[in-house]
Amino acid sequence: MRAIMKGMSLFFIVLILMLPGCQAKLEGGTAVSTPPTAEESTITYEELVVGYSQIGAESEWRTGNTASIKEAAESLGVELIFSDGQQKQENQIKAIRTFIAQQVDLIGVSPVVETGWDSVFQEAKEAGIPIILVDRRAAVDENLYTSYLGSDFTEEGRNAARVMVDLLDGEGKIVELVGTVGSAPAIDRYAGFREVIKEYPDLEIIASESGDFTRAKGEEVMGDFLQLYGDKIDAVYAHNDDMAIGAIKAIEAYGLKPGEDIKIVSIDAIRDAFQAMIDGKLNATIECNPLLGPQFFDLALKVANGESVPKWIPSEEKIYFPDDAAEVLPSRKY
Ligand code: GZL
Ligand code: ZN
Repeated sequence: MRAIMKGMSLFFIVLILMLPGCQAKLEGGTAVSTPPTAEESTITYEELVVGYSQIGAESEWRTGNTASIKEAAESLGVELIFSDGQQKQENQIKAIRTFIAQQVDLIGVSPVVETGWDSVFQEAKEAGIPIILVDRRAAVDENLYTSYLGSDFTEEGRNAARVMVDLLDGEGKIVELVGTVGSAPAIDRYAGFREVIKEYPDLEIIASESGDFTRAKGEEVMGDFLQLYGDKIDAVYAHNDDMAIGAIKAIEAYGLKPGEDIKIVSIDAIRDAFQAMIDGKLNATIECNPLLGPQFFDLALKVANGESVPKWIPSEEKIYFPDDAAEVLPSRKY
C-alpha cells in the first residue's frame, strides 16, 4: 500500500511540475508551488492601463489618428487615459507627468516637436514606465523610449519630389508649405524633398514657409506667395493635404486653376485629397498612415509584458494619383 501511495504522490509531483507557469519546487520530498515569476505573469489587454499624449486636432490626419487609437482601445478593452495637447508641448509634458503620477503601465506619445523631452522621459524611466513614440519621433537618447511606431518621413519627402520632377518635366519654380516648425515630419519631409530636387538644376524652390499643418495657415501663406510671385509659381509642395487644400482656395481666389496653372503635390492621402484629385485640383498625394491604433496596442501589450520589440516599426505607405482617386476614395477611412 505504502509503495502505491509513494508512487501516487510521485505521480502528482510530476503532474504539478508539468503545470504551465507555476514553478513547483521539490523541498524535502514535497512539491511546493511558487507564484509565477515576473516574466511569466503576463497581463492582458483588459488589465492594461495606457496614458496617451496626443498632439492636438490640427488636421484630418490627426483626427483619423485619434479615432484609430480610441477605437482600438475600446475594442481591445484597454483602459486608455487620453490627453489632447492642443499642439502645445507644455500640455503634453503636463499630461505625461500626470500619467506617471497615476502609475499607468505604459505611455504613448506623439511628440509635437522633436526636442525638449529629455527630462520628462527620464522621469518616466525612473518611474519604470515604458514610452512608445507614435507617429512622430523625439530627438532623445534611444534608452529613453522603448519603440517608435511611425513613418519614414524622409522617404515621403523623396517620393513627393520624384512625383514633382515628373509633373514639371524637370524644370520650374516651386513654393513649399512646411509643416509644424521643429516637428519630425516637417524636418524630414523638407530634407527628403531636397535630396531629390538637388539633382535637377532647372527645378528651383523659390519660397518655403510653415503653414503649421493647418488649412487656414496653408491658405494664408499661399496667399502671400501669390502676392509675391503670382503666375511665376509652377507648383506647390505641401507637407500635408490640409495645407494643400488651403492653398487650393488661395489659388482659386487669386484667379488661377489649381492642378493646372499651378501643380500641387502633398502628403497624407486624406479623403478630401482624393476629392480634390477627382476635381482636378490636386496632382498627387503621398500616403501617411494614421491608422496606427491596433499596431500601437499590440506593441504596448508586448512591451508591458517585457517582450523585446524593434526600436522602429515603419508604417507601410503608397502614392495616389488622380486616375485612381475615384475608385479608391470609398475605401479610405480618414
Ligand atoms: C505625420 C503627422 C503629420 C501629418 C499632418 O505622421 O505627424 O501631422 O502629416 C499631421 O497632417 O498634422
Ligand atoms: Zn507618414
